[in-house]
Amino acid sequence: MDRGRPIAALATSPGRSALAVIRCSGPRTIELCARCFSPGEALASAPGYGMVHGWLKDPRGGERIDEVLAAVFRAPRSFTGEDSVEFFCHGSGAVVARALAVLEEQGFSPALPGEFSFRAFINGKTDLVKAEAINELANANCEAARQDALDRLGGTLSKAYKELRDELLDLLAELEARLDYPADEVEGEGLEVESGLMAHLRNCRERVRHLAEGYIAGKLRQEGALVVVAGRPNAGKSSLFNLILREERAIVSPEPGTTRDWLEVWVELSGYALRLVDTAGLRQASGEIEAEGVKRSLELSARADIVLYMVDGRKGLVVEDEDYLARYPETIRLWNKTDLDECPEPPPGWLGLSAKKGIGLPVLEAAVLAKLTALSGGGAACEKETPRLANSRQKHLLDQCLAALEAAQASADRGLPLDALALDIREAADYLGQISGEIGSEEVFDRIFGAFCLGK
Ligand SMILES: Nc1nc2c(ncn2[C@@H]2O[C@H](COP(=O)(O)OP(=O)(O)OP(=O)(O)O)[C@@H](O)[C@H]2O)c(=O)[nH]1
Ligand SMILES: [Mg+2]
Repeated sequence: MDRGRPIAALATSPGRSALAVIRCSGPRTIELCARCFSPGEALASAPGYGMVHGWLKDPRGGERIDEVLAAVFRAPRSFTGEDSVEFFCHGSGAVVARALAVLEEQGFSPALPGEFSFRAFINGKTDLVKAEAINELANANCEAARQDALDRLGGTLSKAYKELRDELLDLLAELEARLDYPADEVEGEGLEVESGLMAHLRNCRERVRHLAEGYIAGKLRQEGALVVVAGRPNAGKSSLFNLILREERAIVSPEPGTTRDWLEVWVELSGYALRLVDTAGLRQASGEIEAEGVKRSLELSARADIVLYMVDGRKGLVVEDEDYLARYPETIRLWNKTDLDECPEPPPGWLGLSAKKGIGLPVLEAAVLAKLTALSGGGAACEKETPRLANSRQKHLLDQCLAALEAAQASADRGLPLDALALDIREAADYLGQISGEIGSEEVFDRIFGAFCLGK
């Protein structure tokens, strides 16, 4: 990513909408934008954070392209830290295409995905963790994801990483001082200092572990949970799928084997995004297509975060149900068709339900929510004040940091010399530096930002 050129891109999603935002940034941005704007002088002389009303125009011939608002940001007080202009134009493909073409003719290059955020990062406007939070916020598809990403954007997670890194560096400085001036020259002092250092090391290690453990919860909240409805044919799986979705989406019929391929929808439950999947009934398949359907149902069950296993309560449990439950003991068990007189009471551990009449849905939803909370590491990991990461890059580095701290601890326990300990602590601090981007190469940063949205 060449920082010397001015860049432009559509920052809103392509397609028809009331408004579209085109973002421009880099050297000479204000001058180049003023050429494509009428009245150009108003834009060129606008103060930072100023808003100017006018027309985007083609400088060759002066043809008007759209009536727009232009927001002017002057370096360093902009998102990227550079001179920037954002045009709020009408959201049609024709307007956007022509506006971008005119800007490109003036010297703007089309921005690469994540290039605005990359510039913000390089110019010290944000650290890597906050930059990733912007992307996570832009991709948030449920309330839990939005809350967490906003929290990270506010800097809670960056702060936790920074505090830990600073403390490790302090620890390292103390160790190095001890290496230079061994305290055991002063009688009695050595052991005391060392036990203080060790306690501090343990404390840091536990905090890193706690952060790393929050990843499962963070990922679940950011990306949603895979919830699969499984069971034998005719149990009422598609009826339940439609009930949760509150829409007659899946075909329901008294004929066993109605659903042959799986169906999925996104639904939200108490702020969590759920990818809800209806599957083909599990049975001894008689044909190739049916066998493929059953195979897919089993594969989905294996990948699911939560399985809702359903039986027709009138028929009760048969050996296939027992086999399935032995394989997936963690499932939520649903005893369906309780509205019918022939349906006996559910056995212990089963939730009674009528997918057809919508009876028992609140209890089922509460059970799913409890499962989600448990999967997220229980109450502690869901506490608002615990910053949560949802990013596999950060998790990977955090795991390496933890391993280095554990190695440091092991060195200390084995009574190895302090310099061995110092090496591990230095390594751990460096992993934290890589998380925030204080340490890293442009090549690595290119790769990280390249995964962002266009216009971000
Ligand atoms: N009385 C009653 N009938 C139900 C209930 N749930 C489903 N049914 C009926 O049971 C039949 C099968 O329902 P589906 O939802 O298609 O069952 P399924 O598990 O998806 O079946 P397959 O797709 O064949 O595996 C339909 O006639 C539904 O109307 C219920 O709670 N009570
Ligand atoms: Mg079905």
